Amino acid sequence: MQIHNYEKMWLVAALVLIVAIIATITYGTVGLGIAMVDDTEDTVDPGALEEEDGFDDPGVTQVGENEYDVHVIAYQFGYDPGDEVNGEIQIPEDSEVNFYVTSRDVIHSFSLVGTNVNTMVVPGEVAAITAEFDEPERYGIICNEYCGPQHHDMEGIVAVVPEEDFHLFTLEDVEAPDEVELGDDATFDVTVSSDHYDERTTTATFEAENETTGEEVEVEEELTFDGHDTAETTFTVDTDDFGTGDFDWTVTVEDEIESGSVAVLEELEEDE
Ligand SMILES: [Cu+2]
Repeated sequence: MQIHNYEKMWLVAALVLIVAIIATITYGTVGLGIAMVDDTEDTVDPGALEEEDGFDDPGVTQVGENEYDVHVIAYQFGYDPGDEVNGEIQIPEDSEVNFYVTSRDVIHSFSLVGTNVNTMVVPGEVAAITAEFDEPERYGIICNEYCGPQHHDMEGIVAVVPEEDFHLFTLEDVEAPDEVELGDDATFDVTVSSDHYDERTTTATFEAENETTGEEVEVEEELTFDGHDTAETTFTVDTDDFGTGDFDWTVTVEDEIESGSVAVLEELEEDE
């Protein structure tokens, strides 16, 4: 049988194309290392996320010089942290950020508008996605999966802030009395945490003022952290100096403020 030369050429060309198509698909599936979510991944219990590492305290943690882990819980209808109730997610410029996102109820998504960060969020699974942020910018978080009647309200903010405005100190708690007896000390136990990975210092400032007597006090205390730990300090007000009446106090750490007021009484009434 005689096959025409042109026909041979077309046969070879078609064969090359078929091989090339199969090679491309194989490379795209296996060669690039893109993994699909499957049941061999680590799973989490959506009903007990407070017991899961990272999701027990969602938010930003520094894990390297310019590297941060961010754990986010999506829920009907918002992101913790990230939404208006829990505050925006702040990260510094020139950072590499690993987002770990899960859901505590139904399927949501975590999409950063204007970036290629876009993942489905499935209860029980942890979506992991890494992104680099070079410039200060604010990115909206939106949910692309219809998840219920207030789906359109699901939104949040990732704010990339200048290096000098960024810190991971949290004013966790101020234990303060409501009232003290004249002559006793009023003590304020302050707990601050650091989510930085290395040794850092910050300053806690205590201010108190009795508006009636005009008496005031301001004390600063330096706090040192090893990394991923908490520090405590106690401020004391001598009520003999302050006299009776209410005095207002504030504790400030970086941009975090707690405040309250204490009544100094001649004599404390005994609770029965
Ligand atoms: Cu949603």
